[in-house]
Amino acid sequence: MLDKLLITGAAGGLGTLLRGRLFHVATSVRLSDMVDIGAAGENEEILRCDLSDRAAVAALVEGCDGILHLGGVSVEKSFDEILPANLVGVYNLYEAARASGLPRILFASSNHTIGYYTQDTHLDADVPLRPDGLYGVSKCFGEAVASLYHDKFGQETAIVRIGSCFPEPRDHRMLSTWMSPDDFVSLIDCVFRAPRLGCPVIWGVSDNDSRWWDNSAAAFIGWRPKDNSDVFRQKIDAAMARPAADAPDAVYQGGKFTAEPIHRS
Ligand code: NAI
Ligand code: 15L
Repeated sequence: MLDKLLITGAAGGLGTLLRGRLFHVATSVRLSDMVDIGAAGENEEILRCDLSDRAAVAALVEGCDGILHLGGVSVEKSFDEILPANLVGVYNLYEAARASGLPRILFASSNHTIGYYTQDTHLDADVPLRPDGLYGVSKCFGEAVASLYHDKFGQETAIVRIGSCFPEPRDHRMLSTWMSPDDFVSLIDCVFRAPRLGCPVIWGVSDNDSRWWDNSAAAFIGWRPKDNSDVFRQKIDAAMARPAADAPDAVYQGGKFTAEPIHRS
């Protein structure tokens, strides 16, 4: 059990879904974001911080023995918008962790690091990266920083390439990429309890019938996702038409992100 878990990006979608659900992982939780998160609850501490502020990130990380790094730009944007949070911010976080005794990190990477693989391809953890935009590139950078700090300093990180973590899958593509919030909670638990972690790539996906990703290389952490998006298949079929066979959402694992332009600031 951790003493204090830092959660960055705590005001966001995943931070909100996870809030209050990790007290079996850590006695207390430090919630942080650059925007307002509201008032602290019991065993919570709130620290507002912009990840691009090096000194503030150093103070944020101090005293924490685990970090769930969710903060950053989470969709395709211009390079100027992505840079401070997803590149400078990740560097700041790893430097702060190095100065603070190497607390274990779960880095929220994304399926958009490999989004240009087609949906008929099954991927394991060693597959070469094929980002589908600058957002995906920024997550490749984060994965590379995690790998560097592991090899150079022994910093442990679970690089979790999250598919789509929402209460329910929202479209046909997400029947393959969905990770339930319950499965994410159990993954976080396994990551912070594993006696030895190293720096594995873990696909953040539930036990969906139509998943594309093979987690056997990370089986040693003991995570066994329990949910399956197939229970939502009929609901999605009834709510929307299937994408056309040549639409990005039906061709590429990254779906619509592959169709985004390179945005200008
Ligand atoms: P979100 O966009 O809802 O939340 C991200 C949070 O980070 C926001 O509250 C935002 O204010 C904060 N943030 C942005 N820039 C910051 C900065 N410079 N300093 C401090 N905080 C900053 O994203 P969501 O959905 O909660 O995702 C969390 C993480 O998981 C993100 O890193 C995202 O890339 C990753 N992810 C999420 C997936 C999902 O299905 N929700 C799928 C794949 C990856
Ligand atoms: C992501 O990386 C995004 O952060 C999230 O909002 C979803 O779009 C997800 O990928 C997805 O691919 O469904």
